[in-house]
Amino acid sequence: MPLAEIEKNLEHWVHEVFAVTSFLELEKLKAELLGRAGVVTSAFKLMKDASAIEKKSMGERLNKVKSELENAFSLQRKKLEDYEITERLKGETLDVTLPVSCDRFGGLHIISYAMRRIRNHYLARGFRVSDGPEIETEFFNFDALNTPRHHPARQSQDTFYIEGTNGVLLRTQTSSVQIRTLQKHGIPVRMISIGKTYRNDALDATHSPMFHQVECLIADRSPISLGHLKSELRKFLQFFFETDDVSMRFRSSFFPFTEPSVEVDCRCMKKNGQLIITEKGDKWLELGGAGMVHPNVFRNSGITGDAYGFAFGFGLERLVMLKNGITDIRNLFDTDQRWLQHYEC
Ligand code: FA5
Repeated sequence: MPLAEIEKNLEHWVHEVFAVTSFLELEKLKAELLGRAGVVTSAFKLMKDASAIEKKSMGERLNKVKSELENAFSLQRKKLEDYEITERLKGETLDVTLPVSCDRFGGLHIISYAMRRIRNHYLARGFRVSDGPEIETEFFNFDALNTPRHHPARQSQDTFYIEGTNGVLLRTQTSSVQIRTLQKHGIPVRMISIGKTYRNDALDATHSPMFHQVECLIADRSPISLGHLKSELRKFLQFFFETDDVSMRFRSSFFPFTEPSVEVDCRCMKKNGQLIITEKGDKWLELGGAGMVHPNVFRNSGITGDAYGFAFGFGLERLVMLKNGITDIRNLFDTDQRWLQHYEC
């Protein structure tokens, strides 16, 4: 097609491009005009017979046509793409006004339920419910808790340290909240704290790298003894397991932040394949650690003068497992709907 005619048709072709409604049509039209055998490309080929001066002016005019057409094609392509996205989104709209066909509304996970129960029980008894960050500093997780630099718990096999920080870690115990509470509120204090803790432990039937702890601290200016600790622990176990049929014992132990320190065991027996808490039990089951607050803990929290107290810390998953006859901690973190629905509260 002669150059003059091409120029005359340009406006019409641009209209045609903008009228196209599908990618297929667009590609077809592009091939007809700008493709290898297309009108504009063929006109370029005719230039070989022209004189040098004509070649220059023809080249300029043809390139102008070509670039206007290319511009039109790319605008139309973008328009078609936008349209396609809008249409797809329209198709994906969720009609929230539709009535829900649901015969159940879910419930609380057994761990969340236990946390709420404990929290409400202690709130009702006038305790302060304290919280602390899960990303802690060495000071609150170890130093202030009187844990010496060489203590094995500090080694990375137990503790997740955060790379690139100077001793920032995922807390390994809720005992860090003892320090935060003492620093903030001083004594007397009665506090409970429930939250997530992290340890570099391999996942098995009784261990998880993330688990929850329940921490209790009672401190005062007047003397508090191991007897008070035992009485408070008994109250906790009777409340948690909803029975008076509880028998426990203290085993001598070591925690840097309590002196003396004890492990708390509870009497239990196997019945129908499940462990149950009972005074008549023939087995002892370890529930957690406890002890009288070490004077250095008070000192490191800025408390001077006479100070007495006790603290205990239990693993929440172990308590929940024992209460509900669950034998594998991994079930608590599974997403098996049948299991979750069976145990939901
Ligand atoms: C402590 O963490 C002390 N802070 C407890 C304490 C508090 C002592 C106050 C004295 C005064 P321990 O490391 O033993 O102690 O952990 C307490 C409980 O957490 C254990 O008895 C167990 O029930 C639970 N626990 C520990 N590691 C795991 C784990 N990997 N998975 C699940 N539960 C765990």
